[in-house]
Amino acid sequence: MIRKLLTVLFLALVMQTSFAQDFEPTDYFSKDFHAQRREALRKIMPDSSVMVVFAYPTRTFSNDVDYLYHQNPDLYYFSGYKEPDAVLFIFKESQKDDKGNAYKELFFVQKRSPQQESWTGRRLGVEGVKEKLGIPMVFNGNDFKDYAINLAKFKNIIYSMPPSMAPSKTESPLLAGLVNSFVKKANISLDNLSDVSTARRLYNKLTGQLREIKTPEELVMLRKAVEISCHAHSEVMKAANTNMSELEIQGIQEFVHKKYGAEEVGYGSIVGAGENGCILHYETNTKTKVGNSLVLMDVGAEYHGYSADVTRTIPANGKFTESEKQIYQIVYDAQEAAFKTLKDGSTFSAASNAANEVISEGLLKLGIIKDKKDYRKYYTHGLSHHIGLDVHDRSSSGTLLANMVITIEPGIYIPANSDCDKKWWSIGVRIEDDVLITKDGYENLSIFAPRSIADIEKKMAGKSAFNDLVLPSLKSGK
Ligand SMILES: [Mn+2]
Repeated sequence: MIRKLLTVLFLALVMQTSFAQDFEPTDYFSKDFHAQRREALRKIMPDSSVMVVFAYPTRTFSNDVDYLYHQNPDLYYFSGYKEPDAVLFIFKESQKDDKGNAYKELFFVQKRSPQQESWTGRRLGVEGVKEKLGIPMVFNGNDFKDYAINLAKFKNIIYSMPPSMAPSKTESPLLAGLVNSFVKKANISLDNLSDVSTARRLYNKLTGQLREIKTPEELVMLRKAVEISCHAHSEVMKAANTNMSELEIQGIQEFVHKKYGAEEVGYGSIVGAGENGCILHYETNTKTKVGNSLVLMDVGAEYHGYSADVTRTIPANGKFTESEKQIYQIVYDAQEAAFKTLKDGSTFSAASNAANEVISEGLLKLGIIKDKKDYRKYYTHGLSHHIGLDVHDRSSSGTLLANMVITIEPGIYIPANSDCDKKWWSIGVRIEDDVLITKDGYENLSIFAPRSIADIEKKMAGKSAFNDLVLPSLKSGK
């Protein structure tokens, strides 16, 4: 009897556990990761300082529909919290509340509400944050107003206002309330722009110093985001044909991301055919037929907050023309030249100079420019940036150190009517890889997507399951 009862209890426990786990993936960072990040921050904070990290505001998509919520990467980094309407205080020195309890952090979070949660989703609430995120001093956001703390006593109040300053009272009323209470308790004025920017400079310096060096846990996430993005690019190479639309290609890319569990894209997916490939941040992807042209795809998955940034440029019909090959090869060689400079202690500018030299020399040889220094007409952006929780991740200097992850992304863009032979017009090529800086060199994390002309053409000759996807033609609106 007792055995039977125990079995029933055991089964109930197992079912409850697996039920709870079904709600979300189990490979998020542990609470220890976030606690270690807060400790690392405390070590580099100045004496008598408090760091203030706000959640991002929610954003209106249309009327009563919001964009999918995205947390402030700093708040996620230091806490693991993914919900809106919150503020985290991290203190350099241990503090005491009026009951004599010592604390090093204070966290005000979204209040639980069964009624609201049945509409907009589950919330951790105070108890959930204590248990799951391991931060002991947690309160409901609306208790911050009356919480007894004098922030003005600190020598350094380090904060950065949520984007597009002073969140609107109609769009994000709870966050606006938290900001107001903070301003009062810290006795600061957001109108004093020099104070605000001094605080933000220190905020960026400290968070940049931490976030630019990736921990082993973060590298797991980044490797995953990058590999997923590469498989998406490879799938498109196999599936692509000249009748596809830019949107359809974007759809295949993002389907593959989601198939692997990547929740989001790290930035608006760029799929530009021909002339559209010459628009650097083209994201409307409106061309209904890519045709016999190059398709530039700058598409990166975001996995548990970490964003890849990978670009491949492919001929929609599977074969590069001679002119396309010549431009592509210059960009490829520029990338290789930049790779060779990379190692612990090298600089962004050394990598850029190496790529610039190859591009200017190449364009000159083809007669596209008459003077080497005119290469900037056709290569208008920078070579490299950090990636991480932001696709353009924070950094603190131009020096590259082991365990940084950066992009190397040279490009050549020759819009129609450019001052060169017509045969080059509407060719836009960018190749972008994500590399980990190591002690002696680098590791290319995005090797999973073909880069060379030969490898791309070979991949494109393969078949994709999307080739067999047949949907009914639309009956409406004919
Ligand atoms: Mn990039």
